[in-house]
Amino acid sequence: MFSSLRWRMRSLLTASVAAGLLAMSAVGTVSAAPMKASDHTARTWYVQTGAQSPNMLIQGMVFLPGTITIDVGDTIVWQAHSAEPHTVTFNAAPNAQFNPFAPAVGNGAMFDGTGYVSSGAMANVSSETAGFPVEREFSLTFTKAGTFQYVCLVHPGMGGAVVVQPAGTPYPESQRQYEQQGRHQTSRIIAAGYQLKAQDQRASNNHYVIAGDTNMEVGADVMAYMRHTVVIHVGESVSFVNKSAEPHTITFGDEIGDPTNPWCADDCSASTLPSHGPIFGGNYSATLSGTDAVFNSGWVFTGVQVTVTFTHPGVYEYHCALHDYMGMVGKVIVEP
Ligand SMILES: [Cu+2]
Repeated sequence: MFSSLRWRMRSLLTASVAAGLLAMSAVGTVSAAPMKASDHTARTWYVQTGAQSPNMLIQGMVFLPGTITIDVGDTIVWQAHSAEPHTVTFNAAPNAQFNPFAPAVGNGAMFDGTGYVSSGAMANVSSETAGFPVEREFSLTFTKAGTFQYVCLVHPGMGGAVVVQPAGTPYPESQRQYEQQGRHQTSRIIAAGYQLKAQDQRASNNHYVIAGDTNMEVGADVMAYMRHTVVIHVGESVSFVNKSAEPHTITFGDEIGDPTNPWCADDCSASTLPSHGPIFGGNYSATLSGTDAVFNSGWVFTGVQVTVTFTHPGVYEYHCALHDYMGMVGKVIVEP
């Protein structure tokens, strides 16, 4: 569904080629490290990748637990817990970009903390729904003591740490304790997300709709147009403002156009309406001249305002090309 815009991500991410080359060169090093035999019985631990409300509307930009302490020889399995994609990436190049089509590097490998390993896009929805291949799990066996940080390539600021103790060292916390803390944190994220949504709903009106918002403190992201249905009159406008850390789109009608060109949200030569690729700053406006008109804002980044003017009466449904399957859809009713 509506996956054509997501295809555009690929070419947007020019750094992906470099990341791919780096990944290839690192493959040899991650699988080569030998594991020392010891009396210690190796354990398998589970880390939750992402969190969400059951309806997917609130997404948590977290690994749970954020820091896990294990022993040398233990394995960690990261498991996808959200529709929003995340990666588990160790030793990423500075300013590495997310490439949803980059395959997993080092899955199931012995890992001594050096070399690039990355899960690829992890999510708990189908690849068809996501619009790119997604994985459910990624695992690494840790062969050296130390503290190793990792990041999510999709969400700047999202990361975790693995503290690896010498084999046989008692564990500070059990898997069960981590899971209890994880449930607590998930509840906090969901509560914070709904609180933000209610606040933004009050701040939105028939001519101003907040399109997504993020509570950075707890890592909660609201995947919603904060006022689902607005009612205006012919000749009037609605401004959509993205307040979240995520890009969103304002898309009326089908997603059409050249999927390889990130700068054309729709067919660039279309006679329908002007369209743009990623909008990083400033404001942008368009006019919709009928309910069958097609308009795709392209990626709208934080703080950008997109104003759409309606010249004909009717019911106009729109969606976010990236997050519609999480319920990010809306409606503009234009009365004569
Ligand atoms: Cu979105």
